[in-house]
Amino acid sequence: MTISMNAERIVILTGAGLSAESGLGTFRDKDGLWTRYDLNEVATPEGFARNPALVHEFYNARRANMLAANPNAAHLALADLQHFAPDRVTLVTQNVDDLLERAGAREVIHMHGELTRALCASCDHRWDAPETMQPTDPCPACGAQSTRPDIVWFGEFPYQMERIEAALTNADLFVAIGTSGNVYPAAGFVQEAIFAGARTLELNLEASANTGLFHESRLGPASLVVPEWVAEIRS
Ligand code: BJW
Repeated sequence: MTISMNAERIVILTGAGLSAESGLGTFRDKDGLWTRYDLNEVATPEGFARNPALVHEFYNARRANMLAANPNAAHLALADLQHFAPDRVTLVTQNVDDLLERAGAREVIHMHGELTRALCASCDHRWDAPETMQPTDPCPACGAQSTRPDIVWFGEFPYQMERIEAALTNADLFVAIGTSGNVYPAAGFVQEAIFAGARTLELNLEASANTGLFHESRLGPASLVVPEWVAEIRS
């Protein structure tokens, strides 16, 4: 049984599992980032206020890993699907890396921000992040030394929610790839899609926290299950 062949409008939500096989760490898996770092210290505005140098160190290291990594077969398959049906596919990612873009995808909605961007905590100006950022970097617009990575931390409002909600409202098919279903509002998208009448599909290495909400779950590494699904939907 396939649930994907006739879908007109497809919303795809990706998580850390999409980039795992490119060598970028996930958060909650065994050996994930949250087993080595205290998320309250590196992924909250309060942690940044306490110790901006530590937060920059964390994101500088992740930016370096990202620059050394390459898109894998799953990124390439999603970019391919978007090229095949540009008006039908909305790509939403929780990932802050640029591997979907480097695979050729366009207009990716980065709801948790991007490692390649910097944000002034004083005036909200945004600009391209240098490879290494420091707390003393001045904002190019206002000069304040309150530069931060343009990342959505816990307690902050994710980006482009109106655009995402509109896409979910019109979705015929919602696909979640490589995300554990632990972090909201992204973890609630499957319910919103069902409410809108969409079919739902999970592609993950292991069943997610909200696997029971999906009409179908296909388990396996993203580099295998994503290209398989894309080939199926394109056939
Ligand atoms: C593979 C694989 C392979 C591995 N192939 N798969 C109580 C109840 C409900 C909500 C809350 C609550 N208390 C607080 C909240 C809100 C809070 C929240 O959800 N907290 C939970 C922890 C409970 N959320 C927020 O604060 C968010 N803002 C917010 O809610 O604003 C108010 C609002 C309300 C309503 C509407 C709109 C707004 C902000 C969340 C910000 C998240 N930030 C982070 C860090 C910053 C980004 C970064 O540094 O990269 O984002 S946390 C971290 O988790 C990161 C990720 O994007 C996010 C999701 O993680 P993800 O991608 O799912 O990764 P993992 O590691 O969890 O899972 C990996 C998956 O991959 C697994 O399933 C593996 O099986 C799989 N996998 N290898 C395929 N090869």
